[in-house]
Amino acid sequence: MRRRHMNIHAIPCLRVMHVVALAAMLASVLLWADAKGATVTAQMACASLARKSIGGATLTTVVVKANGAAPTYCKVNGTIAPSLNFEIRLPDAWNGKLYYGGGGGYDGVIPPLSLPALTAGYAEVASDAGHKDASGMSAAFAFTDTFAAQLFGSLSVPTVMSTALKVLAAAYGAPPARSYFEGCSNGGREALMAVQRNPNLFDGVIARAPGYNWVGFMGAFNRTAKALAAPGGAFSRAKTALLARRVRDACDGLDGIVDGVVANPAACTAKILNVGALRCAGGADAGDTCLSDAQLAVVKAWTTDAIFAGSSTYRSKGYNLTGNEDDSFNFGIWVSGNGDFSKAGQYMFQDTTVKYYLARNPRADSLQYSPWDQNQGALYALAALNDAIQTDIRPFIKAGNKLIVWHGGSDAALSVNSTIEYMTNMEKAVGAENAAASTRFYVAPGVDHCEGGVGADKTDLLTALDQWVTKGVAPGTLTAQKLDANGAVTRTLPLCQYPKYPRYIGPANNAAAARLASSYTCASPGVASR
Ligand SMILES: [Ca+2]
Repeated sequence: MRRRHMNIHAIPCLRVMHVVALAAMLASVLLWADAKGATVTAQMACASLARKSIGGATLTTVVVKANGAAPTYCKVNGTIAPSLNFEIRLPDAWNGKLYYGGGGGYDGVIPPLSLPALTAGYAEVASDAGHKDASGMSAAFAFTDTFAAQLFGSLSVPTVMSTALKVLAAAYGAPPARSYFEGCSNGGREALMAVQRNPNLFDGVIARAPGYNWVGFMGAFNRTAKALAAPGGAFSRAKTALLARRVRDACDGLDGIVDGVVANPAACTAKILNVGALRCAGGADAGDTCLSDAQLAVVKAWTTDAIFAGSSTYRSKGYNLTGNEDDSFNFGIWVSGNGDFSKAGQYMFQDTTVKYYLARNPRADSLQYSPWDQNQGALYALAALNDAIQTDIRPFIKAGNKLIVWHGGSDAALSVNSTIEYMTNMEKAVGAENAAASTRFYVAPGVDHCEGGVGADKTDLLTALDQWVTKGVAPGTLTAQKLDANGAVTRTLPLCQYPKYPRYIGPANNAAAARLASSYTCASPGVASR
């Protein structure tokens, strides 16, 4: 039966009312649909958030169309006064969960989107941590702006989260069912900082290659830079290759397979390595086939613990000699500068730290700043701001939250041994049972800082964390992949829980078997290989 009604299209003002009423009805239907879990598209999310002011931040929105593997998403930008810039990415098909991606270096830029998280349907959150600096390598923000220094140190993540949760609630009508944080390097430090200081903020946290001991590793960078700057200390590519070959010759096979990765570093002792055998006759530099005494002093500074006065936490563990020093993202980029230490990442990071945090003089020469612990007040202030060294994380564990820590075994930027030390001390502080119930620790052999290197560097830690949080499936041995430039998998390897390492048990001289995770077992360190 046809219902009789007025022809509202004949009356302009009623037509407008009709449209408004229809829109209101549509909105209420959508809200009801949201409550039932129906999809809010990126377009709809952007429309509902455009020009809104939430948590003191005025939002701008734009729909970013699907591109390659990336789905269509609504990009939301805003600034929390005075200068904390954030970005939230709302994908077309939200999975009901939030993913906060940490920063890197001294921050200053909003990190790019994490494709795995966005394609899995997570709403992504990221920020510049409170200041702008395209290089990500300058601490100048901390010189005069104490609030910016506090944001970088620990406050940006909880501050942005407070607004992000409101934005998600406004877009979807409900807060996220779960919130996760993942970061590497400084982002790994931010991850541990959140675990320690905001234990209820995230249901799960992934801390990769965490720079948690800011005072300690910056001091180690300073010590190594001074050794490189000493007369005859410069390390060329050829000298680095010489050292790397020595390590591989001595230790590559100790994990059962000669594949360019020293996966069993515990067996690669100083006695087996015998780096001293590389010494040039008489100790002066005699070319690319030997190391001068000054260069051996660099190796010593690099591989021994750096310990400073003032606190038992002002320390950084020595680096392993890995045999991957000659990889392109390794010793040359981070330490030696391939003959010019001033071009290396470690020199640059400690230099800006001396200038803007410790000496508080933009013209200070970091190589003349000696000793590192000369100014205890400055060291204490730096530690109070940036060090995430608290080991008793029981509040995080008791809240039912989960932590996965990961570190590349050939990381030349931050020592895997410092992360091992933190995890060992953390387990002591919370008890073995708590640590086993709520934390996991993986070392990926042959992997450089955060990614890259000879080893298998890609593991889906986010899915492992999500399964743990949502289904109680605790991660055990995971699988790591190595991809070629086109994204094809070229090898797989078990990602073992520390202290275990992947030991080859497949057939000898079989290149195909060597590329398969099934040819390896997670073995205890020091176990003799076949
Ligand atoms: Ca090997």
